[in-house]
Amino acid sequence: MTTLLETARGLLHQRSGPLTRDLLLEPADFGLGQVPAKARPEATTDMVCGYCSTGCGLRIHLRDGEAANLTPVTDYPVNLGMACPKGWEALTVLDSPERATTPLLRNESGRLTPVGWDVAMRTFVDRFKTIQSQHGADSVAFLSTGQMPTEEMAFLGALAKFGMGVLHGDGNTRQCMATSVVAYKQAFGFDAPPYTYADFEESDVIVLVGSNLCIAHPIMWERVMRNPHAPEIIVVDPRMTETAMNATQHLPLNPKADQSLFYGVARILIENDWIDRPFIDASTSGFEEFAEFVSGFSDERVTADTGLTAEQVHRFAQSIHEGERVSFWWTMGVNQSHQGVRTAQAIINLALMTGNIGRPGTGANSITGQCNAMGSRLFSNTTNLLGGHDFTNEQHRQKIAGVLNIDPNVIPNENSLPYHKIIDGILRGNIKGLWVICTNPAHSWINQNQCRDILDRLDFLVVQDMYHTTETAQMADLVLPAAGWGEKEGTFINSERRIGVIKKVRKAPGSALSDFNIFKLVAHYWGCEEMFRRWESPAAVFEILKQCSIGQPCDITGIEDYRAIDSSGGIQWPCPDGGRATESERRLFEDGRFYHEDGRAKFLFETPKAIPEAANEKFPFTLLTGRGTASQWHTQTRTRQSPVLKKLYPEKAFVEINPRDAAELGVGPDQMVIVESQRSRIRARAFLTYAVQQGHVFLPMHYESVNRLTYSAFDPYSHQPAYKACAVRVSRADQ
Ligand SMILES: Nc1nc2c(c(=O)[nH]1)N[C@H]1C(S)=C(S)[C@@H](COP(=O)(O)OP(=O)(O)OC[C@H]3O[C@@H](n4cnc5c(=O)[nH]c(N)nc54)[C@H](O)[C@@H]3O)O[C@H]1N2
Ligand SMILES: Nc1nc2c(c(=O)[nH]1)N[C@H]1C(S)=C(S)[C@@H](COP(=O)(O)OP(=O)(O)OC[C@H]3O[C@@H](n4cnc5c(=O)[nH]c(N)nc54)[C@H](O)[C@@H]3O)O[C@H]1N2
Ligand code: SF4
Ligand SMILES: [Mo]
Repeated sequence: MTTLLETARGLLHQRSGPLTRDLLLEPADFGLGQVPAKARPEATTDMVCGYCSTGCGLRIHLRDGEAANLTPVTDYPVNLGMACPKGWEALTVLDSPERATTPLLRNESGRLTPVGWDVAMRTFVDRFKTIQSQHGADSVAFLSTGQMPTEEMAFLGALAKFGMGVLHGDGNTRQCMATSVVAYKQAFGFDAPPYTYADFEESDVIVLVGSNLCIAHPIMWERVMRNPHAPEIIVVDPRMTETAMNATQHLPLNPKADQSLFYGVARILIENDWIDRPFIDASTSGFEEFAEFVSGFSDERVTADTGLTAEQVHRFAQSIHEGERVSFWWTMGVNQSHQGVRTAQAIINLALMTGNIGRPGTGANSITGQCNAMGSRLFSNTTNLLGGHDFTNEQHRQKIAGVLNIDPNVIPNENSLPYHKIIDGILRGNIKGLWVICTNPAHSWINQNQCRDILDRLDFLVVQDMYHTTETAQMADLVLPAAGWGEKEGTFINSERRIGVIKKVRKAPGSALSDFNIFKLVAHYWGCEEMFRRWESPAAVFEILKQCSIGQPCDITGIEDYRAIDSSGGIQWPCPDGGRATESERRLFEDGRFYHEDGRAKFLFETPKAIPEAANEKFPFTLLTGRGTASQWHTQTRTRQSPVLKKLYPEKAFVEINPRDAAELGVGPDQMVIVESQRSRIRARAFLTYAVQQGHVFLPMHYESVNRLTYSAFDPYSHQPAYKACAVRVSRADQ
């Protein structure tokens, strides 16, 4: 009997000869072939984890050249021998009946049915080209990810924008990091998180804002635990999270009151002259205006806005003053806000005014989410042109055209629409074809009622994923089966700007291909493969990206190749040619110079705005959402494939409710409740806990129903969704 894979190979072979035969065979030319595993004799090879942005090093144990097991790498500078449950289980989730093993095309009776790659590619290209010819080049768009290797992201961005004439493409990093990107660009002149993880161990005051390290970045939390200076740990979070429980100060403020809090703290620092004048004078601009602005944030105002006491606020300010090395860290409690950019900058301002940047143990530090969100931020060719360049800058376009050896006119001279405008474009009928790669918007995007309905309006939806069962794949007209982490090679950039390698240690199931090879196929069938002649392997693309980075703050021309990264425990950018490639830890701004033309960082601020959908009489609770357990990853397509991980978290949605509120609602532990917003109502099991304040409830984002409740509000500068606050009511469900 001919297998599907053989059929696919056969079809491709007939159609296009050697090119695609090479693609489908894809054996030792990737992965192990590229980086001759340094420990070959012992049959192990090292690579970085494919879940979160911590970027732990994992040692893969091989049997007959294939991954059989893994252990954390003890001398990798990130994790020092530790891993969280997701990392330990990273191989298990690759084996699953839910894997997409062949392209699937929706047939006339509406069912997704297996087809070969040739049919899949012809259909894809035919449908997208037809849509473009009928409705204009911009009537097709793509949504990508922070979870593929940099080389794949760059290929996708270049292929779509330069080869296929697609203007609009954005990533799930919009849901996640857009706020930090804009905050840094405006304040520092480039998207540049300044820290290295050693700073967790070198601080004497650690301020964590809207960041639940214990659950979301457990190995970073382990680094905090290794800090020998008995640090003051200050957690700013409306919830008493696992991290807050371990803090020395917890500031359980009202949701979205952070800006007011930090402006109030800035005022106290200024009033007491607890500021670093020499640093402010030498390295910043806009301080006098900022000082004038924050003088309006009196104790009365701040306590009213935040719900904290004046003592709590003053103690916080005093701790910052007393610290010699104060580091400020933030994650989604800040980024996913209607005023996230200004909130992030309110944190940056505290670091700048106290001179807590550019020294060990300091910094205004955004913690990233996905394994390669940092790669996406610089090299995905979505929000900026390859290498942190600007699509609207002619010199930048010329430079990149030169590096890629392409006509500068194929590079768009305008920016793509952001994610929510792409969704809007579908609603308005301007966008009719969508290609979704390595993300699951039909679960993760805000306000699902609208989102599902909108995706339904597309003429043609292509989903490229490891699993055919994702909520978005189920809606697709065409599913392209992708290889995942461990089944392909490339590089990731972690939160501290460290580039690490991943390798091919397993064969992808069936006829699934690496995203890289799928992009190669698309280029071939689209007829633009000539443009990508040099993009023959991830390693070749890495060379191209090095050239794109020349002269940029993220210059990586000093990194020789994958092998150099592999042998040095990862390399942090910047690493220009002749630079400090061998240093294992480096932080930015040590010389007090920032990336703006005048070399100064900017104080940026704005009057806080009210929550877009505050709790009210009809919907009296504020719904917070976020990560639930260390064993669940996002929309759970991957983590639910591991029997071990599944044992570590509740299968069905649960909602955290304060026991006093529960008593008033007549809800007991584990009872089913209805959580209802203006948009939808869902069922969840009540988890009674004082971790949430009265008047708040918390739902983990891992359950599909959660985003049916959330409210579409966005930061005006970053366009990041404000997932973290909307109004709901809660009632007992009939059991
Ligand atoms: N186990 C696990 N780890 C993950 C992920 C995962 O899915 N599972 N995802 C990864 C990704 S992509 C990301 S982006 C990170 C996210 O990492 P985190 O941002 O740490 O996780 P969240 O739980 O989304 O949000 C953090 C906290 O923000 C708080 N919060 C809500 N509103 C406010 C507010 O107004 N102010 C303040 N100060 N805090 C607020 C919430 O109570 C929550 O505790 O995690 C990464 N790591
Ligand atoms: N309510 C609420 N919603 C949220 C958040 C929140 O805090 N609250 N957080 C937001 C944040 S920060 C994020 S980052 C998003 C995440 O949202 P998504 O990106 O939608 O979540 P994932 O489940 O990580 O989806 C990744 C998909 O890629 C597939 N995949 C994995 N590896 C590969 C690969 O190598 N190739 C291909 N082609 N596919 C692959 C997986 O199977 C999965 O379907 O969710 C956002 N949504
Ligand atoms: S902390 Fe993050 S990078 Fe480390 S093992 Fe866990 S998921 Fe992987
Ligand atoms: Mo994220």
